[in-house]
Amino acid sequence: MYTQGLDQKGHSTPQSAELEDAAQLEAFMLRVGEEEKIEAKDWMPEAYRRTLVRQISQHAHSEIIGMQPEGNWLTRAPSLKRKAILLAKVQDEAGHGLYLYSAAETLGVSRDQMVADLLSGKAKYSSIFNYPTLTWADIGTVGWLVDGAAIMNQIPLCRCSYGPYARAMVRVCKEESFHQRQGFEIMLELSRGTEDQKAMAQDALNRWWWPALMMFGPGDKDSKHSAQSMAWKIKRFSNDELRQKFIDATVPQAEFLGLRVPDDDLKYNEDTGHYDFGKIDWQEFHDVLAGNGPCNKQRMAKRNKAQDDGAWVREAARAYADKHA
Ligand code: FAQ
Repeated sequence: MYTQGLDQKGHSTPQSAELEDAAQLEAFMLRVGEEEKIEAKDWMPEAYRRTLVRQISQHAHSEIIGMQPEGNWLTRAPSLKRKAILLAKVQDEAGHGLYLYSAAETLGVSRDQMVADLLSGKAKYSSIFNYPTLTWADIGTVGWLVDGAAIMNQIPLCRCSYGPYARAMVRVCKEESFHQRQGFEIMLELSRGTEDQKAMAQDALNRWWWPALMMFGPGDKDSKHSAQSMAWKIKRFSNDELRQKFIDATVPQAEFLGLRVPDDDLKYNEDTGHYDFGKIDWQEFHDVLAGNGPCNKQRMAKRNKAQDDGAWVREAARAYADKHA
């Protein structure tokens, strides 16, 4: 749909196309350097377009698959008020998925194709959603840590060089910020509750802390896309920089809750002004990405079933559209 860069190539001889590309690339990098937004109809390098489709579609898939761990507690929330709040949050995540699929569609890929790539296992979604939500405290922890990590990663994406993604992120971040607070508030209530409730909060933190740190992706030296994505101003901070910011912001919150972060090496470093922390188990991260996390199979089975169950709705919508064409 919007692959003008490719279309224009078709009208030129290979030599002039090369010259044109070099000039276009220079103009593109100049615009990026000057913090101008790149819009859907503007010329862009094909690799930039592909990177955005990869990142935005995987981000959209994460929002949609991410509804499952919390959806698991909708019928078991401890009060009507908690249920209403959780329902609104899960609906927000669906909305984020939809804005993101729309933002990716401006780059010339169809939503059907993106969904097919998710269902076939070709496209990834965030590792974090392959962990189970075993108790109500997990719902607090998901809001506090998972939405907290998501905000840390996504606030800089509001300044992403690609306009449609950057604008979608503004609303997403406002909503994620509410989600983070509702999660923290659940944790606050539990940590001020009975001994059993405190233990439940601590147990949830123990299980979610390390997977939350993995959300930021591999360490900088193993991050194959970071350097190019930062040069294009898609990413503004490296994976390790954002992980460190998250730890620095979150450890004092855990202390306020009276909970212990499950890392014996965690220590504030007066010289750097940051927390030093222990080794992340990257083998676990790679196992989850390879489909072998605790819930990968369950998440995909549920998503596939939802797609199959919705077939009649898509068919009816198509028939309605044909009738009114
Ligand atoms: N999980 O070279 P890099 C949320 C992959 S939304 C799975 O560093 P990049 C809201 C990466 O794709 C959470 N895969 O890659 C919510 C690449 O593989 P590829 C999602 C991961 O793109 C809350 C390979 O590893 N957020 O939580 C992960 O420069 C509560 C090499 O990595 C976003 O998607 C991972 N954790 O940096 C919803 C934000 N990390 O594609 C419901 C946008 C890395 O070559 C409930 N995305 N990989 O096959 C980004 O900022 C970036 O894509 C990163 C990865 C930072 C995730």
